[in-house]
Amino acid sequence: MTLNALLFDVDGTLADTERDGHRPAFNQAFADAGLDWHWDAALYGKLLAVTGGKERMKHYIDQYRPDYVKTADFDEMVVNLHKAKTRHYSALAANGGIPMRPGVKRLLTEARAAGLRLAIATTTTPENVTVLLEHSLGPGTQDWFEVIAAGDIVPAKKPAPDIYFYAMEKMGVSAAECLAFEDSENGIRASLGAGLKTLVTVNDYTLDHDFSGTAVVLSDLGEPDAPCRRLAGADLGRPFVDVAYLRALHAA
Ligand code: XBP
Ligand code: MG
Repeated sequence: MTLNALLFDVDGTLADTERDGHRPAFNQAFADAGLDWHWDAALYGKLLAVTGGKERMKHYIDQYRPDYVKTADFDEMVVNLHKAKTRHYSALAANGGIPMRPGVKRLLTEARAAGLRLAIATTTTPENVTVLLEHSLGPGTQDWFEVIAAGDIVPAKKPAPDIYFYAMEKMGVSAAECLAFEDSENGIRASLGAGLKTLVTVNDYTLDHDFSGTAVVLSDLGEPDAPCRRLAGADLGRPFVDVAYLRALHAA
């Protein structure tokens, strides 16, 4: 089957959003609310085991703050904290503070020109995706993606495959005609669980994750003047990821 569609994760894959956006936004929301919760970079790396911001906050309290006494309105408080966090994240993204990773804009531009269909499958809040695309990829670039599948649209977040199934169903494509792009173990459990051949670009938080079963693991997508490094998987003998690379990987 020929390659027809590319499905992208957002956080850690299109941009280093966890480091540059989500963690600082959580901390700002906690400080605004007068809470003594603070997530340093090392703790945040552990908290990333749980996807979804609301789910992550509850996990933090359950696993790391036995001293915290939950009030009857705890769930509502988490929802409100998450709204505040989303506002902070959006402000960071709207100021252009969260750049796209190497090769992302080049590859998306080339893929569009080649007629490949594009979609997003992420656990983050939809608003975070649109603000990030608008300010870091460029004005109007949300329209490059046929489907933006995000957040609570499916109840079971990654590592469940549901968000990928949702995106493929909306597009009317089968897994065999797609490639997925991911950066983390939870992400590949979702994409592989949906039957998708997966290309991984790692980041500082996910370097030591288990990427068994994926087609290739790279440092990043690379640029003509800044080749990517291959960490595992298929050696296609090309210095950066372009559409020819993707077609070869899909066919391999
Ligand atoms: C991303 C997530 C998200 C973000 C925070 O995982 O787990 O929860 O960290 O976003 P993936 P929200 O890259 O696998 O999709 O606070 O909006 O949930
Ligand atoms: Mg990710």
